[in-house]
This record gives sequence, C-alpha cells and structure tokens, in this order.
Amino acid sequence: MELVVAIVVGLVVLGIVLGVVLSRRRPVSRPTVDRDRGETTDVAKTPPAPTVAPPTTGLAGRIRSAFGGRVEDPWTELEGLLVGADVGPGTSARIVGDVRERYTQGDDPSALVGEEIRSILGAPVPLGLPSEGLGVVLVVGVNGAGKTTTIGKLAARLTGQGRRVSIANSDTFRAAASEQLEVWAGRADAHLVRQTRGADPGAVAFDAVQAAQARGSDVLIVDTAGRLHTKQPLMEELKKVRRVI
Ligand SMILES: Nc1nc2c(ncn2[C@@H]2O[C@H](COP(=O)(O)OP(=O)(O)OP(=O)(O)O)[C@@H](O)[C@H]2O)c(=O)[nH]1
Ligand SMILES: [Mg+2]
Repeated sequence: MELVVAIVVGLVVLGIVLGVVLSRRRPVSRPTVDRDRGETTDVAKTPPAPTVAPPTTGLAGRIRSAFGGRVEDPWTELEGLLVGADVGPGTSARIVGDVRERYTQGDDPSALVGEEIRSILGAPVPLGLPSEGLGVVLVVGVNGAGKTTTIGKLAARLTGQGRRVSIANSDTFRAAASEQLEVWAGRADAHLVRQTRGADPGAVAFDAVQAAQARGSDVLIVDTAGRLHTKQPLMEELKKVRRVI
C-alpha cells in the first residue's frame, strides 16, 4: 500500500501575504452618478482630493504607520505586529532581520515584509499524489481559514479528472462540521466518512483510510478542526492523526 500524506500548512502566513497584497491595492476607478445633476463622473479624472494620511488599519497599514515616525523603535514594533498577527516568534524575528538588512529610508516596509513572506513560502508545490494506491491529503489550518471550502474545491477538481475521491471528517469538534462537509462531498460526487461529533479525529482517519481502500478510492482528503498553531496540545493531536494515517 502506498500512502502519501501531504500536509497543507501555512494558511496563516498565506493570509498575511494576501492581507499585505490586498491592502496595497489601489482603489479601482469607477464611475459615480451625481444624483442631482444626473451626470456620470469618472472618479479617476476628478482633481485629487487634499492629501490624506495612508491607511493605518490592516497589517500593511499598521506597519507603514510604525515607520512614519510615530514610534521610537519601529523594528520592535514590526516584530510585535507580526507576532500579533500569529506569525510565530522565530519567523517574526527572521522577517524583521531580513527586512532590516534591505530597508533604506523611503522604502515601503510593508512591501518588503510581503516580499520576505513570499520568499519564505517559496514557489507553490504541486500536489504530489501517487499514480497508484491511495493518496492522502491532510488539511490543517487556523479556524475559518477555508479548509473545508478548499476541500470541496479540491475534491471537485479531482473527481472532474476522473479520480475516485473519499473525504474524512476528522473535524469532530465544531458544530455542523459534518453537515458542511456532506454538502461539499455531495457537490463533488465524493464519498464521505464521518462519525458522531466528539469522536476521536484519529479514529475517524483510521476508519476513513480503510473505507477508502475498500472502495478503491484514489485520494482521501482528511478535514480537521481549525486550531491555532500556538496551541501545543492541539498540534499534538494533529501529529497523532498523521501517525494514524
Ligand atoms: N470569498 C471567499 N470565501 C471563502 C473562501 N474559502 C472559504 N470562504 C468562506 O470562509 C468561511 C470559512 O470557510 P471554511 O471552509 O468553513 O473554513 P474552515 O477553515 O474549514 O473553518 P473551521 O473548520 O471552522 O476551522 C466560510 O464562510 C466560507 O464560505 C474563498 O476562497 N473565498
Ligand atoms: Mg472546516
């Protein structure tokens, strides 16, 4: 039997990258209608409004604000902002060190942070599913990051390619997790393995591997309950699920 366990990690960091990128987007030029005159105005062509301070909300805005002369030591502030955004202390220190080396007066520090995060994440890794036997994808991440939705999309893509897909609900913690996954499995024409709420996530994964093999599935996708990577016992639980698989 060939089992390949691909662990999907880094959703937190990905979220930060997206946050940085999105918050740097320029507002889209769109026409507005003057209701009194019935005229349409292209916002981009109107004279520039009086200079306003850049946004100080969102991670990118707060980073820029920290470097705007407001705080005495922006590097310590930056490290605190990263830790506060759930980037681990070690990675935060690394990012601060790397950005500090590259930063020169006038640079946008949030852009440099975004570049560092992208370089840490590296190029996207292809989903390495085996050509024979059962491939297992264990999906982990913080609460509400989009794990279950992504599983639905991934399952639909794989069944669309002609692969037989099983899904295991090892999120036995959150209310209605099973019902949510059932909807996605139905849409993707995938087979769902689940147990009652509160069951051991490792036990669900064990049953699911057996059931997927018995059905001749090509891929088993295992959903897990959202958790913060800073919660050690919950991370140990994930390790157990992986070992069981
Ligand atoms: N717009 C948008 N919303 C998304 C996307 N992915 C997930 N969502 C929404 O984000 C919310 C959380 O998504 P889930 O897939 O339930 O996230 P999760 O990580 O499984 O959540 P937990 O199991 O509670 O940890 C839902 O309302 C989804 O509809 C996406 O790509 N785009
Ligand atoms: Mg979920």
